[in-house]
Amino acid sequence: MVTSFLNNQIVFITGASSGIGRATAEAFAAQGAKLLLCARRLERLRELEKHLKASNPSVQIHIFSLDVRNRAAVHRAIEGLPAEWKHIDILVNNAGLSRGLDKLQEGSLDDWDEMIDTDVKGLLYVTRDVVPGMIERGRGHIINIGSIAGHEVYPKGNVYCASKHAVDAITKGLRLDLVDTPLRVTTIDPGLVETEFSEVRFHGDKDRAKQVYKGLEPLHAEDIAETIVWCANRPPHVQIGEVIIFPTSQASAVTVHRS
Ligand code: NDP
Ligand code: 8X3
Repeated sequence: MVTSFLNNQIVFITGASSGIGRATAEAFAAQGAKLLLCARRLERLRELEKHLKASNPSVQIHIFSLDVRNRAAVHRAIEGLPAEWKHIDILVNNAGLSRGLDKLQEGSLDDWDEMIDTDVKGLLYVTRDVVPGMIERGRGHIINIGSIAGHEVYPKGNVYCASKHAVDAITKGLRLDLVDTPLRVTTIDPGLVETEFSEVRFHGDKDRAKQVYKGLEPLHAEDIAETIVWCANRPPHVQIGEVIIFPTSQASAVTVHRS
């Protein structure tokens, strides 16, 4: 018999309105988890809630709009959670983005601010507000969504790669700082996953975004979601440190076979 440790666990997923975050919400719902979901686009979250309840009316979901870059708003949102949602068991720090693909000397400072504020500072703000409660309760799992860009630097990837290298360092630092607790810390580091990621990176240029995945089968958001759920569903004494996950036609950040 397969044991699920996830039934009734409160899972907080940032950036659940699209892509990996949305698929992760669906995957945890299928395991009987309770879903705490945020993103800036509340309409998208409402639609997801409706979709999940249509297939399982008993699934428990609490959605709220949050921009993880806003430190005060993050604090207010987490402090102000209804009592029945306060005891977060699993935090999936997924909200993140890339903006632009430019040589550093030609890069946009606004793009840089947005990536660093979201991918690094936003992740830190959420983590800082959630982890102390986990320590008090003696249970918890923090799962950060890093990237292959946190292990390799590719041409014109400069600041996005720096933001994901920071996620890697923060994940490792947090794991060291929590070693004397029962908490677990994991990073999931994908290569190419077809989501809205490239459309966001290219500021809404859908044609350019499509080219990124042309001639290969990229990962699907569900592939990452399954991996996240697998990590979360290990017995309490098992801590998956990091998972690098590529499509089969990708061997490094820049080595991709296209037919
Ligand atoms: P999507 O663009 O499809 O989803 C990104 C999610 O992040 C959206 O739900 C978006 O919601 C949310 N988000 C962005 N900025 C903020 C913010 N300031 N506050 C709150 N939520 C925010 O891309 P992916 O699903 O692909 O990306 C998810 C994560 O996976 C990111 O961290 C990304 O770096 C990482 N990743 C993606 C890869 C890929 O190839 N797709 C590969 C490796 C890592 P909203 O806009 O509604 O706020
Ligand atoms: C997303 C994957 O290779 O575009 O983090 O950086 S990549």
